[in-house]
Amino acid sequence: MTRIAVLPGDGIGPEVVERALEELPRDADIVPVDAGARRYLATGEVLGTDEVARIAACDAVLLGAVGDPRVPDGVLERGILLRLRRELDLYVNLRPFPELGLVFVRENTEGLYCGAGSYRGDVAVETSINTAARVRRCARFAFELAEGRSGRVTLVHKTNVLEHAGRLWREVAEQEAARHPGVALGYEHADAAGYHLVRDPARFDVVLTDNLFGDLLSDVAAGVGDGIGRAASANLHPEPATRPTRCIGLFEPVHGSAPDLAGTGRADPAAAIA
Ligand code: GGG
Repeated sequence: MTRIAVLPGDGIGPEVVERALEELPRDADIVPVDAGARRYLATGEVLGTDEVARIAACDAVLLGAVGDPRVPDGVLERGILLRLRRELDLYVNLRPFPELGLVFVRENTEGLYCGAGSYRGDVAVETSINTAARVRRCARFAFELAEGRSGRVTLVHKTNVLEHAGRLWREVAEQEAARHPGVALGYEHADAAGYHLVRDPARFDVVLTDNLFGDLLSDVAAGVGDGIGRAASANLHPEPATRPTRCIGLFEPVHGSAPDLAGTGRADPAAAIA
């Protein structure tokens, strides 16, 4: 029996998840997990270590959305979503836009989202960590995906300014391109990629990018395509051989919790169902 951990989360999360649950096979074993603003505000807890273990022992996770204006920034996003991505080692964030003929392969465990940095009141430092091994496994996934599509990978970064991270990403992508001779590697700076996504999305097929650019630009793609309510995403550890837990992935809409829409009946559940 397939065991699915379900985290409805915040805002419109519970209502889109409720609708998505209607689409699951009747014999799926649902493991509800109470994680989100309501619990945090009542108890000060986000997610316990035992709960992460319970989630990791499921076959998959369905998450609605996290984020609530009553909770300080980062508590829920880092404490739930980014923690599960990291602890379950779900290193690929796959964001398909079939209506545009393109798919994002976003590195999902490091970059500017790694959680390193400091705040001193007058100086804030946000560190971007990029390791060749983690970039490589993500790049390999993108190239293998492109082999079954049009044979094009576009690396999106900002190598002209972020020279250290950009160099690593470019070198690793070029090495993977050499290993996949049937796939053509292209490159766009992230700002230009935003422009081209709006003006000419057909120039992209598989977009390989880091955590921040993937988060931002996939919202741009959603806006150009069928809308944020229809954009789905899968956080995956694709190789069974190295998967650290039973869990193959966490599936979530690209959209956030949209607290202003919660309870209005206007939230589109399509992305949660997809
Ligand atoms: N369902 C997606 C969600 O809750 N998103 C909130 C968010 O800020 N996510 C950041 C990310 O995807 O890295």
